[in-house]
Amino acid sequence: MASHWEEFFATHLPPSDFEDNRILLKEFCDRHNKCGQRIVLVTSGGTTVPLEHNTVRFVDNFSYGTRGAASAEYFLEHGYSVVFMHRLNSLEPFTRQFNGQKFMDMLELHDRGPNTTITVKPDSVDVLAPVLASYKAAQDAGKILYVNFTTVSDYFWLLRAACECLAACGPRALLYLAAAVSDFYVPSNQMPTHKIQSGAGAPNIQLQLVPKMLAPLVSLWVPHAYVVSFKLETDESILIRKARDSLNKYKHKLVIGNALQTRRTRVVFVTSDSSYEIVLSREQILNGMEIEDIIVSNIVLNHTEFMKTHKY
Ligand code: 9Z3
Repeated sequence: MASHWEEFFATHLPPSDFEDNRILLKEFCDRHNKCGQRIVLVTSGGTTVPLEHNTVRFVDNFSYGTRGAASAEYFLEHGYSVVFMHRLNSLEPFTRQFNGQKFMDMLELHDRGPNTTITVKPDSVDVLAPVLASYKAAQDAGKILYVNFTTVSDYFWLLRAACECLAACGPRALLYLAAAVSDFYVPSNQMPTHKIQSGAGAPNIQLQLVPKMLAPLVSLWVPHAYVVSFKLETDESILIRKARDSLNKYKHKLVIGNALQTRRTRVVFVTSDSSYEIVLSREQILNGMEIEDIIVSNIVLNHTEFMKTHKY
């Protein structure tokens, strides 16, 4: 049986930077709420499940953070203020476009001893300039807040704190839950303190079900927000059914189903009374279009409609 969410918070300590993040979240949400801004919480990247308190080994969840990082950029384009809650070291908005060597290859080194300079290669300026301009605009206007998590427990603590701050925004708050959150974990009181020793033989590690946080999130933490969750499957034939089960169970607004293998080009939107696919055409892919552009545009329309009709 899944343990209850309240028991989870009672038996798992918050992360060490929790209070700092809570203050940042509160300040950010209050500031944007005062101006009547729409705010989106984008969760992104995978959670870890430590096997030891002094963690040497952990179970990880698959996700690069591409979906969340790209979507955050599109929400900013639509005028939203963005809380970007992501797995430490997963992809981030803007920098995701020039990750690793790609960035180094855009630069030129002019080695002149003490007068050494670095410039952007002329043919990279066109690529870098618009991204840099969007990044600077978001930073200068204080429109994006970055907070990060690593373990599934950090994620839940941060998620609840973010929701408590967003609740004041009522229907102007949008939750876009794209992080890949582990369904299984080792509860704190069942975890060894120190590194598991191989000398003791093959360990028998018993994972437990994590509590379903979407339940209190939708009904208690942000009851007036527009909540969108993602459902990831590897077997496409069960995707729509699983997405609909989730929607019926938690009664939020939208579940976006995606299969691991095709997630970059195909998703299915499942609402209480409809389901429709978004598929990138070959031409759109060749033109460099990202599916998150279409996903976010669709959600913004739905959210606008929701704000018009939702009573609170
Ligand atoms: C997703 O399904 C995301 O779209 C992906 C994005 C993780 C597939 P990437 O980060 O991938 O671009 O590489 N996120 C939700 C995954 C999840 O854990 N969903 C839970 C479930 O399927 C419910 S909240 O049971």
